[in-house]
Amino acid sequence: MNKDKYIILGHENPDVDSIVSGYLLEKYMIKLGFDAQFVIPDKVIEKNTLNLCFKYGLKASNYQIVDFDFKDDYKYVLIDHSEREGLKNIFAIVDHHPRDKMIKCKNYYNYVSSSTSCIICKGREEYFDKDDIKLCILAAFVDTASFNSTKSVVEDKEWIKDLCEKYSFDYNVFYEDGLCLTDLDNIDDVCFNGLKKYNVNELIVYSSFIHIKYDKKTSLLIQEVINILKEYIKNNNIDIFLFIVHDMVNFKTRVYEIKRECTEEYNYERYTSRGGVIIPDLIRRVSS
Ligand SMILES: [Mn+2]
Repeated sequence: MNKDKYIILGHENPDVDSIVSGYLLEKYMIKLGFDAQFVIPDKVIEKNTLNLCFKYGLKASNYQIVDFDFKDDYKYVLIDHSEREGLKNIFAIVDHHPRDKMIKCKNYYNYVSSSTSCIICKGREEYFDKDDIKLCILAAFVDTASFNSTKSVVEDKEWIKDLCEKYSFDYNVFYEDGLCLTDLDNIDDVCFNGLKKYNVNELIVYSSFIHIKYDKKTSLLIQEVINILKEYIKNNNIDIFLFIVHDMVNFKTRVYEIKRECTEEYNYERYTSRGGVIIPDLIRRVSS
């Protein structure tokens, strides 16, 4: 029997798909006989994410090891992202953000899919119980804004509809939960919701997003957020902060590209994926 230890890692600031996929892959690998462990090394897991996982029976904090010892002789499995600095031994990558860049890894699975959870579960349903399937579906809904995002894949939606029928799950409950309306009570949480960091052509780029139903109050709030982020990038030497506002009624997306000297707006006529479209568009802008 293989004595290696396999550590499964989601991306920094893990979202529902990262956490659910880690949990599912750990279960799957253990069933195949691997000594596998899902670890969340992040200090903080966002409240919305924690609560939603918990509602579906998954306690994300159980996997949190803040001072985790990243030993060189562990084998690492990256899920829901495809690059990570400082790890010697990357055994596998499972992601749904295909990219042009060549990634050297023997077990590299990165293709268009609604969620990493779909890649893990689809075709392997017999390894998972009813509650696992429920979590897998939740992750797909959250990652695709309830299949309204440009990231959503029709075949996954069909697969999930069949599963809902088979297990008598209520599609509408997933739909509401998948919209993930952002709690707007705390302005700091609003500013940094879903924060991700990128390096684009030597530029330091941060990005966060919110899901809202527009009204007068939210317009004022957005202006306030932009002002705060403008100060923030000055004080923290960040070149660009993309603040992404998803309108969860009309499923349109507006991007505020906040720079030290100005803020520019970009509008998308659909709910638009950050990794799939918004960041690539930014890369094109700064490269031209
Ligand atoms: Mn994902």
